[in-house]
Amino acid sequence: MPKVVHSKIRELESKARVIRRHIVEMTSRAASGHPGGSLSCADILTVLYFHKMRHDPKHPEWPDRDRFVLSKGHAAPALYAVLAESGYFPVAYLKTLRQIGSSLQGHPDMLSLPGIEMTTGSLGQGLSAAVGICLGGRIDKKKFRVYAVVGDGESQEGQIWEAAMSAGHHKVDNLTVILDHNKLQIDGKVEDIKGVQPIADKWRAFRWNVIENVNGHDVSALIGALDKAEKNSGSPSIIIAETVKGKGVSFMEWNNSFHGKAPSKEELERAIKELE
Ligand SMILES: Cc1ncc(C[n+]2csc(CCOP(=O)(O)OP(=O)(O)O)c2C)c(N)n1
Ligand SMILES: [Mg+2]
Repeated sequence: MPKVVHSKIRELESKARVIRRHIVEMTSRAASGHPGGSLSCADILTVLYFHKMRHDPKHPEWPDRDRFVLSKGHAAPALYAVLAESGYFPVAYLKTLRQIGSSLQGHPDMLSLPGIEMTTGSLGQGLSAAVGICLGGRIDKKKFRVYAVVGDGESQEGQIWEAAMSAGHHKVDNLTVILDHNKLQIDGKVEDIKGVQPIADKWRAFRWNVIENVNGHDVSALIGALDKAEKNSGSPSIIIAETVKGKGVSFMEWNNSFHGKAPSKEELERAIKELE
């Protein structure tokens, strides 16, 4: 894999800032949504959609495309922003987030918007779907990869571990999961509510290739980790991405009150200034 040039890294970093602006604008306009967990995975989704994944917004059903499943479906604003910026639909449509009749519902709906591979929002389910898509690809002798983003709070769901066990057992090596390890869930610290540590050891025990201590806001680190995962064969891979909930907006970082609350008009203005 050729080294990614400096200018490409800068380009991705500036794209991630655009994605963050969309997230705060969209949720503020809708006066609802989940900005914190969307901002924490903004760099991950940016690297996937604008660097790593093979996909074609003009042909969302292209059979050989890589697939993405947002298992932590409440981060839908981040997904809608990368889909719009990729060209799946006009950027102006982002304004309709959470409006009645819009395809941009609070959680992603695969039946209402091209580019969405799986309907998610009920935590724990997306990973099982991702494993199923991988197994389907194997049966069809397809070369595509499947990427899924899982939350750390979401990792308390039993279904995550059923999917993990299946993928490990079946050596599903066309799957890369990125754990958005922001240490917070809906109303507090993951470790206070129901601890998931030692998280890397758990995945290893389920026979996964674990790539840990990756800075989930460092574009080059993410690219390196995704490349490593792709080269691995014989087991599924998980990248433990160390992230900050609310990343990019000072008063939202590590602040759980923005898990499911939109910025006010005044907060939006401050956020946009910081993201320029
Ligand atoms: C099955 C299920 N239970 C509860 C919820 C409500 N809920 C939405 S987000 C969330 C917290 C998720 O925490 P985490 O996975 O860490 O997400 P992040 O910190 O990345 O926002 C909860 C409990 C849900 N969507 N699905
Ligand atoms: Mg979390």
